[in-house]
Amino acid sequence: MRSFTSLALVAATLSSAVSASLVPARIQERALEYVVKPKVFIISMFDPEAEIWYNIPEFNLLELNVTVPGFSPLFPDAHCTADGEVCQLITGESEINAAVTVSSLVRSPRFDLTTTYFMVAGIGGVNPEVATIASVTFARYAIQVALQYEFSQFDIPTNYTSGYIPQGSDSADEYPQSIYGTEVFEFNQDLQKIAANFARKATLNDSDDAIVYRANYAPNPLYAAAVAGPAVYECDVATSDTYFSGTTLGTAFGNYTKLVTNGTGVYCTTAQEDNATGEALLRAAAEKLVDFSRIIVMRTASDFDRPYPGEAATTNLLYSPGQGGFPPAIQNIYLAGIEVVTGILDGWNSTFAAGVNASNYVGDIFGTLQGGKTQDFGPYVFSNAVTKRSIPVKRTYTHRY
Ligand SMILES: *[C@@H]1O[C@H](CO)[C@@H](O)[C@H](O)[C@H]1NC(C)=O
Ligand SMILES: *[C@@H]1O[C@H](CO)[C@@H](O)[C@H](O)[C@H]1NC(C)=O
Ligand SMILES: *[C@@H]1O[C@H](CO)[C@@H](O)[C@H](O)[C@H]1NC(C)=O
Ligand SMILES: *[C@@H]1O[C@H](CO)[C@@H](O)[C@H](O)[C@H]1NC(C)=O
Ligand SMILES: *[C@@H]1O[C@H](CO)[C@@H](O)[C@H](O)[C@H]1NC(C)=O
Ligand SMILES: *[C@@H]1O[C@H](CO)[C@@H](O)[C@H](O)[C@H]1NC(C)=O
Ligand SMILES: *[C@@H]1O[C@H](CO)[C@@H](O)[C@H](O)[C@H]1NC(C)=O
Ligand SMILES: *[C@H]1O[C@H](CO)[C@@H](O)[C@H](O)[C@H]1NC(C)=O
Repeated sequence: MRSFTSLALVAATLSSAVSASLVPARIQERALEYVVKPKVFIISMFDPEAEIWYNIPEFNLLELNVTVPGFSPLFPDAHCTADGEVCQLITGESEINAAVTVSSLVRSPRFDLTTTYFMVAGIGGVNPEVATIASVTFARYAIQVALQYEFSQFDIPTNYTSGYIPQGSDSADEYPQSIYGTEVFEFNQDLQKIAANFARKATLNDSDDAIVYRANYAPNPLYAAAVAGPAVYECDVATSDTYFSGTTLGTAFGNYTKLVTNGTGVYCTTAQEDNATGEALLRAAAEKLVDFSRIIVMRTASDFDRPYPGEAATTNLLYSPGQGGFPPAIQNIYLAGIEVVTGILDGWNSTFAAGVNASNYVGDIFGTLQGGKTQDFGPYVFSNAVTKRSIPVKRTYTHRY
């Protein structure tokens, strides 16, 4: 009994007090169904990230369930408050789940998302050069770091620094020449800063195990941030289906992040979804179904992406359940995230209904969303002309479709 019960509930709600967030759908199309127009949509990726939002004092996301065709079979419903102001979905993990779920949402006739703020709220691995476990991060960029050529470490020449080479290039420091369009997403930096400042009001959770584990990073002065306590950071998220780990890949993907963002991106967290979510929202924004300048990407740090000095990379990932970052990272999704959600709701009339103008470029590497600021990364200039891209595409025969 999911959406059917909920619809009855909505109907009952509407008969008494009509909420500003619920507007009647075209009645001839679907009697008894209403369009939900959320102010905030929380994007969770799996159960622990989702469940931390239930049984909280601020609102009840399980009052209205909307079954959305195209969602994961494991997570078929969007969950909303009865007034439809705050909703949540669970994408399922990794890029394909995220892309398909979010694409399905943005085309669901049950939702009007034109003024909705989306907040990706998940856990991720963390770069000890930038932050520590249990920290909370807000991204300006999402980088699809594994969209590259890859050779096994057993096959690479000795002058390679990792097995990864940007697509269409022949060295790690050459800008990728073969562009698929999802390599980099840039979000609204003004909103990123507002969200991070809301989150800074929270007292973050930590654990005894995390305190012990992060102290191991002290011998390397590069890892000063790893040794410090959890805090709120503005830094960027790397997306990869492959759950990579270790100093070589962490450094290689940090380098790649800098390369594709023309020097401004700072790789600090890992995720398996954010670029896919970004692409689905970008395509919806191109049709004006969503506003791409209303996206917040929050990742809390559950584990280090590389070992401490003297530890094997495999030990850090596979044999260190004692990192202790997972429980506080989950807690901090709520503790920091609730400040963002209530900050948006409380400031709706004064600020957020009208939107937060971005002073930076927002969008993808193609420049799909026309009319904004000048793109500050990438050599790719989008053209509707059937013939090619504005850059010479090297070795196009190596494209995989
Ligand atoms: C919504 O779904 C959740 C489980 O996913 C359930 O616990 C809750 O009772 C449902 N709410 C309604 C109003 O049916
Ligand atoms: C590695 O060395 C070869 C042979 O000197 C050279 O052609 C190639 O560009 C080098 N590759 C990198 C990634 O440095
Ligand atoms: C973190 O959260 C857990 C679970 O709610 C709680 O037991 C613990 O006391 C909290 N620790 C800190 C440092 O806030
Ligand atoms: C990352 O970039 C630095 C500076 O260019 C370089 O020295 C290092 O070898 C690179 N590391 C990897 C793993 O690519
Ligand atoms: C925001 O505006 C709406 C519609 O004008 C009004 O009903 C509501 O009370 C306002 N909320 C606040 C917090 O001022
Ligand atoms: C945002 O930009 C639009 C268009 O340039 C402008 O009309 C609006 O006043 C700006 N809003 C704020 C809050 O600065
Ligand atoms: C970004 O860097 C590449 C080379 O790495 C360059 O071709 C491109 O023009 C730069 N883009 C911007 C917007 O500066
Ligand atoms: C991946 O997501 C990040 C931020 O979430 C964005 O900056 C980047 O452009 C995205 N890349 C692709 C290829 O979608």
